[in-house]
Amino acid sequence: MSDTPFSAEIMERLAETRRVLESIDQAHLLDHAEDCSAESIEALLDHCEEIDLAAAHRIMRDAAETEFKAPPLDSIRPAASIPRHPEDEDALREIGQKLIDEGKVAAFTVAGGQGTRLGWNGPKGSFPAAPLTGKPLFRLFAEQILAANRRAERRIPWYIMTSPINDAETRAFFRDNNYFGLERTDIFMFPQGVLPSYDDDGRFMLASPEMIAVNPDGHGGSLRALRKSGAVEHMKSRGIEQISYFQVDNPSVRALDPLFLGLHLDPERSSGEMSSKMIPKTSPEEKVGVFCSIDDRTCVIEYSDLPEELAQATDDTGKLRFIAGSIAIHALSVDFVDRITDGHNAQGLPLHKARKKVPRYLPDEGRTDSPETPNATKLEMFIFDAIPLAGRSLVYETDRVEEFAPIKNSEGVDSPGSSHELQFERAARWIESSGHEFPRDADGRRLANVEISALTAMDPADLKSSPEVPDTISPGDQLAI
Ligand code: UD2
Repeated sequence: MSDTPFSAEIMERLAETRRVLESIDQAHLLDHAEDCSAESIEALLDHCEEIDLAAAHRIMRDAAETEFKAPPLDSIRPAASIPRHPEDEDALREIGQKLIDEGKVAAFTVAGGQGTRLGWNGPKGSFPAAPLTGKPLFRLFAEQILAANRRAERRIPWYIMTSPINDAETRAFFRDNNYFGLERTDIFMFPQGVLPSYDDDGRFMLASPEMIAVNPDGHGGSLRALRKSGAVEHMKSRGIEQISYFQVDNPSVRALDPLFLGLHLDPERSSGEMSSKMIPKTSPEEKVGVFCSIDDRTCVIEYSDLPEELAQATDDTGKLRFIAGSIAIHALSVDFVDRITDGHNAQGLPLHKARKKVPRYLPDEGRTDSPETPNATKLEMFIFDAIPLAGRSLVYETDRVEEFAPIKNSEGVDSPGSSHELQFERAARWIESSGHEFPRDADGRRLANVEISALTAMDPADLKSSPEVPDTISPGDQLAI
């Protein structure tokens, strides 16, 4: 029993929360309440209300129905895609550029993930990603937005989704870095939602005496979070029509891509609601979702859900049949996000279950255990499950070196090392295609390393007359321009 008797107000809140929890068979979460201090119990009650456990329980109960289910094998076809450099490339680029220049496009970064695989102790966007200067991911995106602002002569807003776990740290990082030269009022951060994890008996768990064990609700939660945070309304009030969506882990992403936006806006090709970029997969095992078509609707099947038989299937020429790998870059119209998240008509995305190790607070023993094997299930939503909700959705093929250098693991595939290599190679190609010499050996291997800031060049054409490019780049040079 606590030394200080709880105030009447706390007792009342406790009774109300207990009533709700009893109605959903989760009253065990308050079994330790009597042993808590007034501060602890208030914190726990706040957390229970914030999460809306009754709603979370409904989601968990219905998960069997709303869970993603792989469709029958014979209904899955490869999705069609638009090859690189379409014939009307220049005209499309102009249309997309005009939309950016008119201030109708916002950048949107999902940065709510925990970066566990990378082992980085901080928001992933604070990870030093640039190969020579070590600029963090957030700075690299900010520089692209600054460069686009300069070109458009206006201020393009940047929306960033954090999670309750990294929100405060992310805000502090931006503050400490003076918002990377952007106007503070042009950056809108909001945390995504969370869902409680649950054990094998469907019981929610305590993470500490004051907290329920929760996990971020996946990047698919960004749609709901855009609405709940007021971002959708805010975008409308600023005249934003399109959202350029990308993940925090890809330093080579084009934060605002005129050609992709031009394609997305072409009524012959797309309903202008949700479009995506793909790169050809290098192997059946590559860990990217695959664009498919089911009943003539484009969708993505995550690599872990794609039946092995399809992942391995090849055509007559030996090429993978399901080759279009998702690099998680999308264009979404504000109207589309508005429509699918609107009140009673809101279309929930399917839930994906994953097993995970969740440390659980054990009130009887007054300690938190650390399970060695997965002991709980987490539910998440994926952004690409919104694609089939769009009228007609296009998939545009792009090039790995140009746009995909993700940093996910500390070593090996998709690590800082592999990302640096891709970033250097892109810079070398840009320099070459702008008419300059770049030192390579007889096998085409680079003999120098250059890092190009978006403030120097947004594309190779900007390098043609740039004073930043030296007359000669010599073997062994390490150069940041
Ligand atoms: C994602 C895609 C994969 C492929 C790959 C390309 C999924 C399920 N898989 O794999 O198909 O496109 O990216 O790089 O999408 N995030 C949040 N909140 C969350 C969870 C994630 O904001 O609750 C963000 C996270 O910060 C990161 C991005 O989403 O920017 C990707 O998350 P991930 O690391 O879970 O996805 P990954 O790499 O397994």
